[in-house]
Amino acid sequence: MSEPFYVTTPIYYVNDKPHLGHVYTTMIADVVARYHRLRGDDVFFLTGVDEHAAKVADKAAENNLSPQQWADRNAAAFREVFEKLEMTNDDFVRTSEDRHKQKVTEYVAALLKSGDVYQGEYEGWYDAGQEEYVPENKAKASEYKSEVNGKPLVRKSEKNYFFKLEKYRDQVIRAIEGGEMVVKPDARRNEIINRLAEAKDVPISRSGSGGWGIPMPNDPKQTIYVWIDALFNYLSYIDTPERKPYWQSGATHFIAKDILWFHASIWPAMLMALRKCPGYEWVNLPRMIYSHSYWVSETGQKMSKSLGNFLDPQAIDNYVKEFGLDALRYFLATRGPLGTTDSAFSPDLFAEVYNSDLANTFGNSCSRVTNMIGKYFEGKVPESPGDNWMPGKSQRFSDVLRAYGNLYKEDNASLNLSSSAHRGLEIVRLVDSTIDIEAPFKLAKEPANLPRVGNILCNCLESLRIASILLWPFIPDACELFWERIGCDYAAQMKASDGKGKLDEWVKWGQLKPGQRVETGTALFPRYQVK
Ligand code: ME8
Repeated sequence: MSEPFYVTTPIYYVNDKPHLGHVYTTMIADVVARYHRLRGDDVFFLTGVDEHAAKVADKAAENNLSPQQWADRNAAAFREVFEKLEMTNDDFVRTSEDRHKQKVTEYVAALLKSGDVYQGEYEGWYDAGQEEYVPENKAKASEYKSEVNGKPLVRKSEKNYFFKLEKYRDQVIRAIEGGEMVVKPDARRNEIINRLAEAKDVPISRSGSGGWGIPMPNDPKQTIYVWIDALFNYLSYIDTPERKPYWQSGATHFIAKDILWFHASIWPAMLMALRKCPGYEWVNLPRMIYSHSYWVSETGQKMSKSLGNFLDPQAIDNYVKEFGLDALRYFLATRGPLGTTDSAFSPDLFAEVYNSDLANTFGNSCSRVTNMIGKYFEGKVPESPGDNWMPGKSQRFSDVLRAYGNLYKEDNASLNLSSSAHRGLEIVRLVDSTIDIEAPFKLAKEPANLPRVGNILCNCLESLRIASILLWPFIPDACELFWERIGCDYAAQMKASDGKGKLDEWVKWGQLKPGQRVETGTALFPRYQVK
């Protein structure tokens, strides 16, 4: 039975073009989506754009366009970049679409009816760049400047509608502490719990947005606050009879640390409030909110649109042209800021990781083994008369690889992507050390040794086959090419079953058939010469 699995990214503001930060979050969600498909899960992966921000309308005005025209242009740029990077999202959110606007109107109407949304007056410090009110103590601590872009906060007051966050804050804390909704990494969870304990009701509407946004259902002069509109995307896009099971399976939301507050406080509280409304009893909480850190420039500054120091689509494209798409995926997923520390994006590190992990390890090992099979066994999987003891004869490949496969699954369950990729690489390293120790290329000089050589190469190829399955979510193009060369039809099997793979079955030891054709072909990852 395949399990539903739902993974999302933030929806990105369309005031400007996409950059590396956006590509990063969507890329790691894509790796996770691919891993779950490989396992045979029924995956729904959602990404997209957030259009109703005031800064989108401002940018449009600067460019003499309507907000919708400006949003159309940049939404297309996001879509294009994600398509080019072969992201496997199942839908693409645009909050200006009717299907979203209708649902959000219904959700807010239900909350008005239940009394969890009410009318009031709000005054506070506003960060225009982040479209967010900053609490008094935080505003003071940052000397009334934006923590993100350093611009002065503005004092704003307005009549609007409020959501009863205070009423739900203890329930949200309990959901986080009890593990119903996991907030990761742990260090960030404590910050949120402390802030939640003090949480007050929050405004969820704005006046004077010039009509750019979704009107309050009962008061069209007010617009639903862009953050409320945006958070609901996770639900609105799968609120259909066929897609509902994805929501109910418990969403995994990937975001960065700047927007954790909205996701770990207001979002679950609104879901709790909605669940009490007639017709919404099926609404549960997300299973996981994962907030990663930032990509920063080599000088340590956050990469952002407002700072103008990001890797833009052109720069990203240049990396893909030079190193290949797999290399970009691999680098972002294994060296990115998934934990609590920021990662500096350095071209030198990129090239170093490419050479060490992809060219010199996976790519090189595949070439070595398939080359020798070509040379000594006419390009066919040899008969393997022996066992699968590893050099030194204390352990079997089959046992060691099974253990790696289990660790790989644990790593993926805890979203430790870098460790998960390294399980695949560790297997490749076992292959390399086997070749170094056993030296089949020397043994092969003596025809009487050929059965032994066949046995060694069989064990090596079988190990690489299994490593390539574990590595597939990270470097799918190279793995699929390798599968083609060694006669494994996993890609075709996945295609035929709606993307679902059979990880557990495929990683079982001993599936290569003697006589099966093995081709070497060109290097999977040609070594990069530093210019
Ligand atoms: O916040 N490093 O949109 P946004 C890593 N529309 N990730 C980065 C990054 C960096 N330097 N810069 C951006 C919004 N990101 C709202 C979200 S969700 C209901 C609404 C990524 O365009 C990261 O995922 O400012 C971050 O959370 C997101 O882009 C913010 O994108």
